[in-house]
Amino acid sequence: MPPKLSMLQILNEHGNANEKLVPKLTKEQMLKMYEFMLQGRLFDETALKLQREGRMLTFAAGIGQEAAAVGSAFALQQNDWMFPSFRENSSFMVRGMPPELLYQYWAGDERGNKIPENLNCFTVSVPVGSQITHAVGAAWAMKLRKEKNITLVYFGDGATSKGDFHEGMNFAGVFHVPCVFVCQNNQWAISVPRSHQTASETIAQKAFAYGFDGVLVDGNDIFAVYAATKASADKARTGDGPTLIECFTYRLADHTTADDSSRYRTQEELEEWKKKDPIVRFEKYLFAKGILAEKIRKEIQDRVQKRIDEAVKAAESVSSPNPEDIFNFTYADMPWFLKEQMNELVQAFAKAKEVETK
Ligand SMILES: Cc1ncc(C[n+]2csc(CCOP(=O)(O)OP(=O)(O)O)c2C)c(N)n1
Ligand SMILES: [Mg+2]
Repeated sequence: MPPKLSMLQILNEHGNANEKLVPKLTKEQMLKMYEFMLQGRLFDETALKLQREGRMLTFAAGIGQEAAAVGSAFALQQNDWMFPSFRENSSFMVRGMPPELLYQYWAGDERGNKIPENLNCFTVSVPVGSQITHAVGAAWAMKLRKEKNITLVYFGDGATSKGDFHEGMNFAGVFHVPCVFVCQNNQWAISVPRSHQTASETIAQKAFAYGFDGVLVDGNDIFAVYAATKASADKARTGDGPTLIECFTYRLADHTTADDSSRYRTQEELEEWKKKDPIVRFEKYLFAKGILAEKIRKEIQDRVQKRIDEAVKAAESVSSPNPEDIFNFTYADMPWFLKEQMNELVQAFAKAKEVETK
């Protein structure tokens, strides 16, 4: 049997920390982390409301996973590259992604997926696990070019059952690439529980079979996530290869707006995990340490609310995308059958306009 992995926890659910292990972060950095967590939560809650009003397409919220998403992204440097899955809106915002672009994307406008140049983020990846091999390939390129940057890739517990996970992990181990694998084990892959995903006791231990380190952290503890990611990123940067981090967390919302999780999981389970809310425990810690006070919290909340309100407004005030773009950007040279389809669409739009103006 493989060695039993213990879970790194620095900040417990009551907001008490093991001070010896608290990462060296300034008060300003801690408040920034807290602000990004609040912003991530509000971003998601707002998106869920917009979807119900018909102003947003299918949306996957990361509510409950803010420590895993923010803590890990916070440990990256500007020149590193982040490869997200589809639940990392808060990681994107830590990297500097304007929230209006994220809203635009989730409302179905692909122009929101055009990441500003210097942010070093790949696009949202809806095909489960496909981003893993991309991140490993990019990390290999960095190694060949002797750059000092690393890649970080996010994926879920469900993605570990995909071939892409094996291919990426195996390649990363063999070629010793500077990649940090962050598995957000939120206990569910839509309605499939973690216990049906793998017979391994932990996901982290899978790394050992590929010849590198795996660490298990309390994914609702921002200090543990940050510390593990920072250590793994530093290690990768100095040429010591990849690491798999399993963030043990929970998806508090439905899988997406097209899901009803009450059909496959119990209210009791949900209530248990609500007690472990990553934002509540960090807030308790910050208050206890005198880093946060009521007045500062209010200022942060107001700032975040304003930012999200403005982002919604900005996303909804852009002109409609050109429908021909779906065809324009698929191939460098458009094949004949797409040209045909595009012409059909253009004619259909013209006809619809004619009817409208009659
Ligand atoms: C290749 C592929 N197969 C199936 C799906 C449908 N699908 C979307 S999310 C998901 C489950 C993913 O679970 P997990 O990796 O645990 O991530 P989580 O949704 O929990 O964040 C599935 C099966 C998909 N998007 N892509
Ligand atoms: Mg999952």
